[in-house]
Amino acid sequence: MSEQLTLYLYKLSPYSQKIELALAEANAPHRTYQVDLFNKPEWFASKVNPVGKVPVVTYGGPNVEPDDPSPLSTKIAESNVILEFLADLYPDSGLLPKDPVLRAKVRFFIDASTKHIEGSSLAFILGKESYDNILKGIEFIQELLEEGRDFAVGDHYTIADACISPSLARLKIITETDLGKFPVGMGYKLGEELKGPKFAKFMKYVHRMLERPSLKQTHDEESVITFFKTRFTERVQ
Ligand SMILES: N[C@@H](CCC(=O)N[C@@H](CS)C(=O)NCC(=O)O)C(=O)O
Repeated sequence: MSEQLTLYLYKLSPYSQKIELALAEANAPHRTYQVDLFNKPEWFASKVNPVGKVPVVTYGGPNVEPDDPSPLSTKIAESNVILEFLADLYPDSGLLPKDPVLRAKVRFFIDASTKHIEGSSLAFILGKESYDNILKGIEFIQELLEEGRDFAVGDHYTIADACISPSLARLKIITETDLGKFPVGMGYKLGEELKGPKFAKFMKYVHRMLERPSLKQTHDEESVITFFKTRFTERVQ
């Protein structure tokens, strides 16, 4: 590899996992640094991301230790921007197709996943809204999935799949464990709704994505469950 690439991440963050997935699928050499979001190193905001959030990638510059980042590397934040950057860095990985129409479809899928699945799932988990918007989002995404195809777009794993998969892995957890700030039982109820024939195409896609080796490699389900248990102790009965 010509330039160094370091991923600053928080292991349980779905946004960080998008980048881990893309790196794994592209087989991209990189280093990682786990940022403790509850006790951030003082240099993180000043030297890596003034907003203080992960994921961030540093690219290029001298080969320094991740806890002593160089001002000479480029810092790239925002998970969907990093996904595109990695697809550009690895044009032969298939993370973005070469065909302009398929590229547009990947970008549209990412936009839809971010607007309609990511946001509504977080709002439901935090008890801020019902799961109705998740179901609407899933209906929208399901329309984009083509029957007989394994991936979000085309015949290859792309950054569209990497973008949505962390949300799918967390949907599985909340529907199987009922963990979240929503009223007790609502996670299970959402799970029952998703088992119906209406969402069969979407659920087959979910199953395929959760079976990917890259997903298994980057997802520690037990740790996410433990994290949810500690965060969501106060519940509406
Ligand atoms: N829109 C951003 C969201 C990133 C984000 O919210 N990251 C969270 C972790 S899940 C974070 O770093 N939070 C720490 C903080 O806000 O202090 C992206 O897609 O990268």
